[in-house]
Parts: sequence; C-alpha cells; structure tokens
Amino acid sequence: MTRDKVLVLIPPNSNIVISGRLLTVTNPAEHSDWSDFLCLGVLSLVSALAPNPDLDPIYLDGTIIELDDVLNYITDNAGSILAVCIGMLTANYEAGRMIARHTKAADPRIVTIAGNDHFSSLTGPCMRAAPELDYGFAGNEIVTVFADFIGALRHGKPIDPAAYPGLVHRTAHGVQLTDPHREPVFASYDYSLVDRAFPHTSHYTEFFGHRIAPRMQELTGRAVTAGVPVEIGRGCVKFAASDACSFCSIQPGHLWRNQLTPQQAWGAISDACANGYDYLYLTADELPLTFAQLLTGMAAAPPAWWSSLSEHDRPFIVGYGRADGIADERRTALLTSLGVRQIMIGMDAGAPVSLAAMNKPLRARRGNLLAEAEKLYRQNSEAITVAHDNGLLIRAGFVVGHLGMTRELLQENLERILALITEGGRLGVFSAVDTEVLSPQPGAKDWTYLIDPDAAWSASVRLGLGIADEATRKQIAGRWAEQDVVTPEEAMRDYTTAFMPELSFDDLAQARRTIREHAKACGVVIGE
Ligand code: B12
Ligand code: SF4
Repeated sequence: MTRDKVLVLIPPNSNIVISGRLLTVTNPAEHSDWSDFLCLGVLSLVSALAPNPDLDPIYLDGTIIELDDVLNYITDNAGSILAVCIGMLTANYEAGRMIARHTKAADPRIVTIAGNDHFSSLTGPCMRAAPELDYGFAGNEIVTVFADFIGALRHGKPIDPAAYPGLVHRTAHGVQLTDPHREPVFASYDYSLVDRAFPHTSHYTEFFGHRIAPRMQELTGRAVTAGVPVEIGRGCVKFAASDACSFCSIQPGHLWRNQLTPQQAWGAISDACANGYDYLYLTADELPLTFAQLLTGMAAAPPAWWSSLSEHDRPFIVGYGRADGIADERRTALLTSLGVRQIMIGMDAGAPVSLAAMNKPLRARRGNLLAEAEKLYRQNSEAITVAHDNGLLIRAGFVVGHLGMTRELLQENLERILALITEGGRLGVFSAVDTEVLSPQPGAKDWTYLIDPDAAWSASVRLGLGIADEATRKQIAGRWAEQDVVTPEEAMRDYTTAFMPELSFDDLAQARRTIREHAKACGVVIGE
C-alpha cells in the first residue's frame, strides 16, 4: 500500500482527555473563543503539501474531533499513513505525546513530527523525553521546508538534516537544530482541506454562532456568521530588541517581524471573505506599533470590492494592539479605517511597579522604567477613551501576579484594574475581560526565572522587589529545568512560592475571582 496520507493535527487540551491534569485553572470550554475558528497553523502546513500530487494531506483539529476518532483513524489507516505531524502548545503537549505514542504502536514506520510554540521553546527537553517523536521543526519560517521534507520522506530519499532549516533531530551528540532561514509569511491557503477528511467547519460555525455572533450583534448591531484567523504579519515591536514582556511566550523564531506586502495582505483578507468568513481574527501579535507601515500601505490602496461595500457590510476585523498604540488617536483611526472593530489589549497590571516588573514599557522610550510604567498605566486608561471615540471595542486582558509582587501591590493592582473595568464598562467599550493568574510558560522570561534562580535574582535586584530565598528557588528550578510536560497550574503555584513569598496561590486565584465578578457586575463578558 502507498503511504501518502500526512496527518497534520492540533491535539485537544490535555486536561480534557487526561484525567487529573491541572492544566489550566480555566476549563477550555469556558473560553469564549474555544473551537470557534479553524487552526491556521495546521491549514498552512496541509495547504503547503497539497500541490504535491503524491501526498494526501489531512487537516485534523483535536478540539473538534473526538480523541478516540483520531486514534481509531490512525489505527485503521496505519498502512497508508506516511507521517503524523503534531502542533504542540503547552496546554496540549501531553495529549500530543499520547497521539504520537499511539501512532508508533500502530505502526512504527509512520514518521512522527512535532512543531508549534511549546515544542519550539523546549526542543531539547521534548526530544530527550519523548522517543515517540522522530523529528520536529522549531519556529515559524518552516512551511516550505516542511513540505520539502515530507516530499523527501514520501520518495524514500535519505534525509540530510542540514538541508532543512528549522529541523530538529537527534544525533550521537544530542539534539540538533538546523539554522532557520527566512521565508515569506505563507498565504496560499486551501480552505477546502479543512473538511476533506473530517467535518470541521460546521462545528466551528456552530460554536461561533453560539458564542461570538450574539455578542457582536448585541454590542455593535452587526450580524456576523463565521470567523477565521488571518495572518498578515507576525511579530511585536518588543521582539526587535529581545525585550518581550516577562510573561509573553509567543515564539517569534529568528525574525522579530515578518509580514505580507499591503497587496498580499488585502489578498489574504479577500480570500477569507470569498470563502464565507465575515469575522476576521488578525493573528499579528501587535498591530498599531509594529505594523504601522503595512497598515498605512493597505489604507492607501484598498481593493475595489472593499471600497464598494458600505462600512456595515465590510468584514468585521479584530486584532491585537498595545495600549500605548491605541492611546494614539492617529493609529487607532488608521485601524478603524481598515475595518478593525475590536482590539485585544493586554492591559495586564494596575500598578506602575507591576507594569515595570512585567517588563511592559518599550525599551526605546525607557530612560526611567518607573516613569514609563506610570505613563503606560495612564495610557491603559487613555486607550479606553480613544477606543470609545473611534467606535472600537476593547477586549482587555489582565494578568494577576509577577516577580516580586507583594500583598500591598496585589491590592493596588486590584483597585486600579477594577477602576479600569468600571470605566470600560461604563462607556460600553469592553467587549470582554480575560484575566488569569500569571502562568510561566516555556519561552517566556518568567519561565527563565523559574528554571534559572540567578536570572530571577538579578531581575528582582533590578526592580528592587523581594523574592524567596535561594534554597527555595533552586529546589523549584530543579523541578522544572528539564521538564517537557508543563502543567500550567503547578507551574503557577511554584512560581508563586518562588517569586511572591508574601502571597499564596489562593490569594492570586481570589484576586482573579474578584476581577471576574466585578467585570460581570459591570455587564462585561468574561473571556478566558
Ligand atoms: C489565533 C490564536 C488562537 C485562536 C485559534 C486557535 C487555533 N486553533 O488556531 C484561539 C483563540 C481559539 C486560541 C486558543 C488557544 N490558544 Co492561542 N493563539 C492564537 C494566536 C494569536 C495566533 C496563532 C496563529 O494562528 N498564528 C498563525 C499561524 C499560521 O501560525 P502558528 O499557529 O504559530 O503556526 C506556525 C508555527 O507555529 C508552526 N506550526 C504550528 N503547528 C505545527 C505543527 C507541526 C507538525 C509543525 C512542524 C509546525 C507547526 O508552523 C506554522 C506556520 O508558520 C497565538 C499567538 C501568536 N501570535 O502566535 C496564540 C497562542 C498560540 N495561543 C496560546 C494558547 C495558550 C491557547 C490556548 C491553550 C488558550 C486556552 N486558554 O486554552 C488555546 C488552545 C487552542 C488549541 N488547542 O488550538 C499560546 C500558546 C503558548 C504555548 N507555548 O503553548 C499563544 C502563543 C499565545 C500566548 N502566548 O499566550 N488561540
Ligand atoms: S505580550 Fe504583547 S506587547 Fe508584550 S511582547 Fe508579547 S506580543 Fe509584545
């Protein structure tokens, strides 16, 4: 039998399919965006394989298709499967490993390949701990290489790892990563692949219709029917100087920014609309400060079909932005002129010291970190006013906890966060509030603090904030340093013990509850 099937899948979150896993404190089904959208990372990869007539690429979203159906499909088709390729996030990594083990048990000749953010940040620990994974790809600029690699496997060609930038493999000397290369942002999606082997779209549309559509109708009077992530660029202004916010686990890879041209970006939007989507979720990590040039170029040359539509009939676009970008009237007006109607802003903290501890201020403007953090706090509030004046909704995110947080700081944060929510609620600007206890995820600075007691100590000295004693920090670091499976709630608890000695995890969880209850009382929906 010919082995031509290539499964590319995103596993379900591990806490849904493995009992007793304290994966996140929030149940994924309560996440207001859960399973409402197709997975663009998986669609990129299957679309890149599709032009190869010798392959049968299969799109599979484990948040939609039952795990047993996925496993049975692998067992039943083992003889014709060439590779099972798994997109691993921290929340689904253990479930991903389970699928890889099942694959190898069904037929050890099937090649298993890992990728995505969790794997990219922990290539060494994952490859050492998981013999069921044959290869991996780290980073984002790997789509064409991945397609070449699978093509070589299909034809039984010998694999020369050096020929595949971003490839991760094992050697006698340990885990090796081939240097990554530059690759344009992928934009040739074949949306028909989403339903070719398993029905996904009807489920996405159903969930979208229950969760997002009614809310948008209520807040804006707009009827939206189906949503999709759209990638016009990736990156954040903070990655330029390797200066990410402490909790940010987004993996930019080796390019701090990668983007389409304005014409290509309009092409991606046109394709999504032509495929029936009217709610476009721009995946770019930060739009107003990072992609101003691209957005200006787009505004200068809109396509005729878009210009001919009334504002009400244009696609409803949502994206991410920093508060200091949105507080700038001109940048916000640019976004709304392009049809952006909702912006997700990580407001994150209430107290300036906390914003500084989270490393939120931009480095270039940071003569005095505290003064900049104070300014950023004011900009959180200004962003609410500017968004309101420009008809832009805000989905606001808050993080509870940071390195060196004291009881007094927690209280100050709570008071100021509640004040921001009261203001956003009063103006009807907040479409939702997402709030979570700080989760140190692999790839983030907070993860480095967890596994490197000296780095944490230097940061605490720089900030003038206290953390736990060296013995406690070392003991906790020893627990996580070589871990491939990261159970978020356990990591959150250890982070609290190591870096917020005055507080318990329950204090933080209680603060999170208070924020959520306050948001509800202000008539604001709770997201994650
Ligand atoms: C859109 C989005 C969502 C959407 C859509 C999710 C979906 N199914 O696609 C929604 C809102 C539903 C969502 C949900 C969640 N998300 Co989300 N999401 C994003 C976001 C903003 C963009 C992702 C995207 O589509 N990018 C564009 C595509 C083309 O790129 P990509 O997915 O990164 O894929 C590329 C590479 O990673 C790689 N790759 C991906 N998969 C694979 C697989 C293989 C085999 C290989 C070789 C390569 C590979 O190749 C792709 C092409 O370049 C990112 C942040 C960001 N900007 O990256 C967070 C992000 C990925 N999400 C994150 C999280 C935590 C979640 C949730 C777990 C949240 C929760 N509370 O449960 C769930 C998990 C849902 C799931 N199982 O898929 C984290 C992951 C952190 C981590 N280290 O694990 C991120 C990085 C944000 C963050 N830092 O907090 N998310
Ligand atoms: S959290 Fe947002 S602003 Fe901070 S580094 Fe990540 S993407 Fe950029």
